[in-house]
Order: sequence, then structure tokens, then C-alpha cells
Amino acid sequence: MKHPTQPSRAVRDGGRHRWTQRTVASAVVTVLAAAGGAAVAQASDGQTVTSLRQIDAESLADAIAGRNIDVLEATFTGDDVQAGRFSGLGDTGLARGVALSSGSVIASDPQSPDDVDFTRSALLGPNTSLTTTGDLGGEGSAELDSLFGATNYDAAVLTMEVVPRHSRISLRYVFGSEEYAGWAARDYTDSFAIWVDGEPCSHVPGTSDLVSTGTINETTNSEEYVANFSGNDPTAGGHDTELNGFTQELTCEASVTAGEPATIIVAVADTADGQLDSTVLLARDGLTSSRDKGDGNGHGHKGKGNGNGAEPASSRGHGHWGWHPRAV
Ligand SMILES: [Ca+2]
Ligand SMILES: [Ca+2]
Ligand SMILES: [Ca+2]
Repeated sequence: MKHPTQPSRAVRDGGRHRWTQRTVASAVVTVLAAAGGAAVAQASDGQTVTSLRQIDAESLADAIAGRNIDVLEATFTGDDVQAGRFSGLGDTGLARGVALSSGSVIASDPQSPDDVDFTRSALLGPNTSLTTTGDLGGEGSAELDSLFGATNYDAAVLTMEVVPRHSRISLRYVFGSEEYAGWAARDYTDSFAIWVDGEPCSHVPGTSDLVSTGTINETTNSEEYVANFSGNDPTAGGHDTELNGFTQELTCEASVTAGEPATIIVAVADTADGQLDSTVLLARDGLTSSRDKGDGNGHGHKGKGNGNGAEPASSRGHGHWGWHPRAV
């Protein structure tokens, strides 16, 4: 039995304090190890995830790139288990695509000494826990830190250089999180953004707010939110994914220069501590370009009444991002 709890991480992280606040995963780990035996077979029938242990970042970009997009190159920053291609996840709204997570997209191998920092996939169903955590000891993203003004951890960052045939670019995605289930409205708003040529475009529809657990949840912009639990019961949500909650399908839109390289960055990370995974799903063939729909309505245009997106997603007085023990 493995013990991906504080003693082992104390060695791995050199005593870094960020995980010492909570022990959310330990009880669940014990249950899983007892029930699962040697072979972890988490994943409902028909669901698969292939992580960067087996494929490369270019493969992720190729899966995302759709109509009128050519991929020049792609790079990934984070642990190999934090990104992969998935299929069979129709319950999330996106059946196939690419997942990036502040935890692991795959289940751990109990026999592997490399897999002590996570247990189950942040994505694959069913929803077995309200506190699925990959606490990987990874670094944060300076871009997310700058955008949200909050120190982050375990960043998963996919950077793609693409050439769009036309001047309007779209990327379809879903954002989900374990922080939905009690922590969404607190200071644990994990950090997530999509940028096109340096401009954030992952906005709540019709607003300049950036998408997060703080801006889309059961009480805020609830029409964009899908709950996947009830009370303390993770199995009561009825959606075949580990995500406790997730957004409806959303679209990042931006104007670019037709025929010229554009840089798209997708980043997700934990905030305040490394626990409770947040995950972004990018639709297969979901990155496309099209002709701009004229200059009249400003739809999708940078800088046309769309705010600057630089305001922290959590703008409801959470000015304080320090350490808070979570008694989960
Ligand atoms: Ca994490
Ligand atoms: Ca869950
Ligand atoms: Ca988190």
C-alpha cells in the first residue's frame, strides 16, 4: 500500500509547507488501495485517457486543431500525468479532446514509485470522491500568477503556435474542478486562463470576468454550471466523470491576423495549495478559424467593449490569498 501523504512528500518537497495544511487525500487513498488491489482500473466503460507519458505535446495540439488551423509547434510545462488525450467523456459535454489538470489525468499505478502524489484521474468517471487530489509539488505559472494575483501550484500549461487561415479564432472548452463542492466560493479559486497572443479570452459569456469556480458555480452564472454531486454524495450527480462540477461548453474567441502565426496558451493551476484538482477540457477539432463577421458588432474582437480581462476572477472581496487550513 502506498502512502502519498505527508511523510513521503516531506522528503520529496524538502519540507515545503504548502501541503502541510490539509490531509484531504489520505483517507480516500486508503479506501482505494484496499478496494482496488494492484490494478487500478478506474474509468467507466468506453472512457480512455492517454497522458504525456505516452504521447507528446504536438499530439495534443494536433487533436485540438480543427478547421483552418495549422499547427507549427506545441510545448507543455508540467508533469507528464497532467495532460493527455481523452475519449468517451460525453457526459462532460465534450466526448473527445485534450485535458489539462492541476492533478493527474490518469489513475496512479500502485506499483510505481513515481505515482505517490496522486491516486485517481481527475477526469475519468464515475465521480468517486469530492476531494480528488494530485498534489504533485509542481511549480506555478507566472502568467497565471500575474493575471489573478495569486500564487499557484501544479500548473499545467500548453503552448501552441498555430497559423489560422482566417482572422477569427475559436477554441471550445469546458472547465471543471474538485473545488466545486464547498470550496468554490472561498479563497481556493484555482487559476485558469486561455490566451491568444497574450490576451485572455476565457471569459464568462457576455462579461469580462474570467472563467473560474468563483465566476461560474451554483449561485453565480449558474446557467453555465453543471453540478455533479449532491450534498456530500459524489455519486449523486449523474454525470460519468470525476469532476465534481463543470461548465457548459464555452468558447474562447479572438481576432488574429490571417495567415500569420498566433500563440495560444492554455493554463490551469491550483491556488492557495496544491490540492483538489481543476481540469480544463479542450474539444477535439475545437480550435478553428473563420472569417470575421464584420467590424460592426465587435464580437470576439480584442479591446472592443470586452474589458481587459485582467481583473482577478474572484472579485468579491477575496483580497487575501494566504494560507488557510482546510478541514476537509
Ligand atoms: Ca495539484
Ligand atoms: Ca470528484
Ligand atoms: Ca485546487
